[in-house]
Order: sequence, then C-alpha cells, then structure tokens
Amino acid sequence: METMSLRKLALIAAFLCLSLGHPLKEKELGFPEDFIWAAATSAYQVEGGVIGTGRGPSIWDRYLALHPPAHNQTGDVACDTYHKYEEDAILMKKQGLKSYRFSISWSRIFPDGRVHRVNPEGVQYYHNLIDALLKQDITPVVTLYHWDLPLSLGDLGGWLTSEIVDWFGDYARFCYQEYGSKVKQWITINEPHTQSVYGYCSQVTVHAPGGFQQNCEWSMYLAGHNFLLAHGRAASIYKNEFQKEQQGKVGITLNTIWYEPRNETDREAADFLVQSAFGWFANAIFSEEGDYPAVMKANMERLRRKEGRETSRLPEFTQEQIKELRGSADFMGLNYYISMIGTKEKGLHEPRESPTVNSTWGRDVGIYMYADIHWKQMGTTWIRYHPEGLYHLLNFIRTHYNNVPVYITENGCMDSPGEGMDDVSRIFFIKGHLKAVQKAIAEDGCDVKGYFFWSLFDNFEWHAGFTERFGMYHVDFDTPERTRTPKASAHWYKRVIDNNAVVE
Ligand code: PNW
Repeated sequence: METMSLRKLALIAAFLCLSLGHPLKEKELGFPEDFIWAAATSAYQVEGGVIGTGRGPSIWDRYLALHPPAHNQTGDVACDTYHKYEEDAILMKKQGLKSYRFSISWSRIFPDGRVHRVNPEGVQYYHNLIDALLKQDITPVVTLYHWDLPLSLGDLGGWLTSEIVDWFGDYARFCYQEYGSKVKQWITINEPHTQSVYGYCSQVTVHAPGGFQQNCEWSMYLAGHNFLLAHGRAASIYKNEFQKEQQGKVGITLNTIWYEPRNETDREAADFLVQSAFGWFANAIFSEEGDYPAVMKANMERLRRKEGRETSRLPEFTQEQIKELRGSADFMGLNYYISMIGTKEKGLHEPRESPTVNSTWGRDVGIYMYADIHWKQMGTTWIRYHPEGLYHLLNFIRTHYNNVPVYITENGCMDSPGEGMDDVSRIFFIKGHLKAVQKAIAEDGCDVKGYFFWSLFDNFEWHAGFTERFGMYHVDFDTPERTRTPKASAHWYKRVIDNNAVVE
C-alpha cells in the first residue's frame, strides 16, 4: 500500500513536471507582449479587378503581354481580393492576425499615373478594404508602391527620370489625404534593390519594366537613386504635412540576401557584399553619416577609372538630398528570404550561382557568390533554408543603423512538391526563422516589432506566375470563387499567435 502510493506520487510529480515544463519551454521562446503577428500581400499579386474597374495599365500588364510566363498567366483575376475583401477580413480575424500589409495599385487611383485624373471606383475600393479590416480589428499597413508602376509613367521614363520624384510625391500625398485618418503605418516603396537589379539589369530573374535594358550598367544605379529620392519625397510630405495631425509612421521596406563569409579571410568580402546590396539603400536612410556606403562608392570609383568614364555610374546626392534622406524613415520594413556565401576565391566550391551573379550588379561587386548545398532546399527554385542569415542581418541593422525599429514585412517560402495542404516544410521554414527573430530580440536586444508572413494567400508570383505558391492559405485558381483553404501552416501559425511564442 505504502509503496504503491509513493510510486503514484512520483508518477504524478513526473506528470506535473512534464506538463509544467511544456509552457515554460514555450515561454522561453516567447515574444514581446506587443509583438505584431501579421501577414502580407501586394496589389498586383492578389487583387485582380484589372478589367472594367477604371484601373489604368501598369508596367507589369505590358511586361506580361510581351513575355508571358507559363500558361500565359497574369494577375487579371489572381485571388480576386478586389471583390472578396470582406470575407478575407473575416478570415484574417479568425486566423488571429493583428495586422495586414497590402499595397495600393497606383494606376487604380490615377489611371495614367498623374494626379489630374482620379478613378473614384479605385479610391473607394481601398476605403472599403481598410474599413473591412478595421471592422475586424486588423491594423492596415499600407505599401504605396509594390512594383506596379502606371504604364503611362513607365513610357515617360519611369524610375529613370527624376520627374518620378514629383509624380510619386503627388500620389503619396493623395493617399495620405484620402486614407490617413484610418491608416497609421505607411511603407513608401517595396524592395528598391530587387526592382533596380531585376527590373533593369538582370539576365536571370527578370521583372518589369524589362530586365537587361540598354545601358543598364548605369541606368540600374539611376533607378536605385530615384527610388531613394522618391522615398525621401514621400516621407517628407508625410512628416511635414500629415504626421502631426494623423499621428502615423512612415518607413520603407528593404530586402537583401545575407552574405556569409566562406571563411575568416572572406569576412571583408562578405561585409562588402552586404554593404553593396543592402547598404546601397539602407545607408542613406538609416546610417548616421547618410549617403551611399563608403565601400560602395570606392568600388564604383575604381570601376569608373577602369572603364575610363568621366563620371561614376553611381549618381551623387546633393547635400540637401543627403539631409532629406537621413532619418527619413520611422521604421525599417525588412524582407528576408535567403543567404549566400561570398568569397574572393573562385572555383573551390559548389558552383551554384546566385540569382544576381549574372547581373551587372553581380559583376560590379566582383565577389563570387553561391548558396551552400547543405542548406535545405525549399521548393524547387531559389530558396534554401538559412535562418542564421536573418539573425545576423537583424544584428547588422542593430549595430549599423542605431537599432532602428524593424518590422519583418516579408518572410516565407514556396510549397514543397508533393506536400499539398500538409505543408510541413513551410512550418519548418517559418519556425526556424521565428526562432532566429526571437533570439535576436531576447539575447541581443534587436528592436523587432512584428512579423508579416509572406504570404497570406497563394498568389501571382511575378515571372513565375501561379507555379510558385507562397500562401498559408491555398487558393484554388481554377474556380471562379478562388476558394481559400488553410494549409497546415495556417493552423500552426494561429497557435504561434495565440501563445505569442514559437510552438512545436
Ligand atoms: C519578394 N531575394 O521579392 C517580393 O516583395 C514579393 O512580391 C514576392 O512575391 C516574394 O519576394 C517572393 O518571391 C524578393 O533574392 C525577391 O532574396 C528576391 C529576393 C527576396 C525577395
């Protein structure tokens, strides 16, 4: 009798330890109380509503007509969020999201890009969407520009003309005026790096307006320059004309591949790559000195001499522009997907090239880049699992940019073949990255404020059409209803949100 109850007691104690141990472990991987759990999309990738809605064409409409992806897919209907925003807001509420990042289609507001002609139906659409979100207590985070430039502005020079700064400023002002009483977080531009390189000067991955353009070895840097100046203008307009009254924040979303040194001797080379990819856009806005990174300017000066040019391909800022850009963002949006290894030595390693190594940017930096084949491949194309890269990148931001508040505005991966709704690979991917974020916050004090899962829905993946699916919700593109079905990752992410912690 005596022994029996002792054994029973021991069992109960062990059980208690186990069940208490579980939440404790979760708490260890917990996030700050006010951490924002969220998801993201962009206008052209999800909206549809391209025809018969008063929306003007964008550079992507033309690009896809000239260079159709597999099965001639376009974003003409996509997820049809143009019609389904109400039920989508309810879905987001059920999913537990606190915030939703979407973008405004410039040519839906101004069909030919300029303020002189407004499309009232388009203006109303974003009111409806924002109201539907607010009704469900979901905070809208709005990107003003996610790659879909009005075609008529593209034809007038697009991001290669300095007039774009005025055009973008007018458009931004209109959006602040129209929606600013309801929207408190603005992102001016999504990923200027990707657009400058893939849109203007890449032979591998190509984006509108069109890849390897004439003279792109310098126009790519001109586009980048104008992206920065346009951001500066839109941010100044918000700060000078709206912020006091509307009490919101304005920032920009940057992305980068993180570059790991191959070994100790490549540390400087890898740092140079991060400066040339990320610092290219971050330095002017977030560093104390402003301007382009010194190592990038020096490299472009070296190339100027080598190429016998009068002026550098990298444009110069005026003192006034440096001043306007420095500190122009209240926060940084960060999109992170992959890392690469950088090395000065050639031919010693797995010859898997980076998506940009064949670009002029890749040649300009002159450092060999490759993905480590030991990093798990996610899906079938460009994504390999390396969450340590995100951890290092967050610390790079903390140390180089004065620990500016960061929102991870995109992170995710495409479906892995054969998994269907049971997307265990995606859970593995997101979990690893959330652990990296949690560690950067808890151990290093990185000021990460939120995490936006890319993406809420399977959607139109640019040059890859609908063949690469990034959604936590599956979308059936074969039915007119575009039926949304949660994948296993959506259920898992809901538990993360409920626990405010990384759960198994
Ligand atoms: C993002 N990289 O682009 C875009 O903002 C999204 O619109 C897109 O759907 C998503 O990624 C998935 O592709 C990126 O090379 C392009 O590291 C390239 C990189 C990262 C993000």
